Amino acid sequence: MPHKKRGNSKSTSKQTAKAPLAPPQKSPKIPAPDEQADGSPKPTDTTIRNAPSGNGASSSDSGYSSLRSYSIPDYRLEHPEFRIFMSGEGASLEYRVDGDLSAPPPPIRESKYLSRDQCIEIYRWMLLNRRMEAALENLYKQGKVVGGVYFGLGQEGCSCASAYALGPDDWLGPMIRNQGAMLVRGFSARDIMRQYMAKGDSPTWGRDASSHFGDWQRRNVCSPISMLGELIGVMAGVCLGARLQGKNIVGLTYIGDGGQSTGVTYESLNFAAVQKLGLVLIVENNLWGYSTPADMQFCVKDLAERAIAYGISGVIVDGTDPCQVYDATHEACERARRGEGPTLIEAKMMRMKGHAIHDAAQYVPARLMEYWRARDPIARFENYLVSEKQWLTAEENKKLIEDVERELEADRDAAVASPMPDPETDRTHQGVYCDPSCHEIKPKYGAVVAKPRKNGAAGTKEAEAAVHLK
Ligand SMILES: Cc1ncc(C[n+]2csc(CCOP(=O)(O)OP(=O)(O)O)c2C)c(N)n1
Ligand SMILES: [Mg+2]
Repeated sequence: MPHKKRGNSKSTSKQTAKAPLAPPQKSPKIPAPDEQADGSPKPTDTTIRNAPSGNGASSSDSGYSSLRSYSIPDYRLEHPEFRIFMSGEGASLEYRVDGDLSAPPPPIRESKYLSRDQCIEIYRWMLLNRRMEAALENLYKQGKVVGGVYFGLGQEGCSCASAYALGPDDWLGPMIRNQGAMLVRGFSARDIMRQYMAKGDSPTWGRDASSHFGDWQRRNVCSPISMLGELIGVMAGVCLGARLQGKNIVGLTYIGDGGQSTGVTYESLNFAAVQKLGLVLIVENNLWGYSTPADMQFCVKDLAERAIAYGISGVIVDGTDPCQVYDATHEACERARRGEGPTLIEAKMMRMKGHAIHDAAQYVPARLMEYWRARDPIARFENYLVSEKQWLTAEENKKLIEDVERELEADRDAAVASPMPDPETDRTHQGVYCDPSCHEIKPKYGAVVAKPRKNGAAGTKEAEAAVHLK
């Protein structure tokens, strides 16, 4: 669990904000706990205890010795230690936090790869992401949104910086909180707002009223899939398709702390691991799945530990630090393009709103909210750019914010003014399924190369299905 006490934790004070990110071990097959061959900062000890500590029990006092020990690189600059547990009964049942929440927020860790301009660009995307969601909340309250609204408040750095690491040939498979990633990949706030209002000129012409849309032609974006974990297999398939066309691409997708426990997540990631596909899976550990705290969902300390079981690279980052997220994603993308297989990146952060707009999240302890509010990714990145690095003057920052607001307002006004689907001509009932006249599907990266079979025959196993049916 992310915030359980670590019996063997090493001091992290030696890590500095300047220390470079190092690629996780290439082969995570049970490395020695202190192994760090490439001279990069020592990862925090992520010793796995053999005792499930389950709902609310602290693992530190479990009495089990370290029967197994593996290490996962952990590039956070702080390692919060607290747990959320259930207390009371009946009407007084509530979640409480146990642990020290008094630490000041950590600094932003300097990126090994990002230039000044790139940092400012990511900051701008994060601002647009947040302002767009604030506008969507208002549109919902005005009764203009059809359905609900999902927020990525507090997760903007993770969404935007990870998508920023993709190249033009790579693919993105966002989930509903990754609207920032959609913006980075080329959708406008106007597109997203039209979609939420089910407008006739929205990306799905009003057929869907939240962010279930993609673009397989120009932006290489798979639509989010609500059935948690299913998108991972789809993205693995996209990578496999490109591989058959002679190209190793990146398929970047996301799963929550809750969604990571679904069976299909395991099946898909295992398949990607075996095939060494370029899947980059960001596990957004925002501490809640609906109203269930992470401490009541799984028994591992860190969800990145599951990478060990798949035999793939795993790494932990602070999801509120865009530089850490970018560097880890960039390195994972490089591995993917070299054909070295998937990476699981656990980004630790906090869902700063309820599950969706209907959920006031009153079950979240106020202390926990305060703790994470002090770790706001935008405020900290702004401080980093303006005060620490002095890459933006106060005046330039003000202008940048005004620009974002102006762009957003123009997009919002255009989206509000867009027509609803017209009952006479509307397309909402059309194009649900592809038909032969719909669109041509052709290889994107080149001709499919089928390896010759052992008996000399090329091509697919056409007879196989019949064999299975016997
Ligand atoms: C297979 C499956 N089971 C259950 C659900 C219902 N459901 C939707 S969101 C959600 C919680 C997801 O929590 P988490 O994965 O932590 O993501 P977060 O909402 O925190 O981003 C659940 C249970 C679903 N969509 N798919
Ligand atoms: Mg969650």
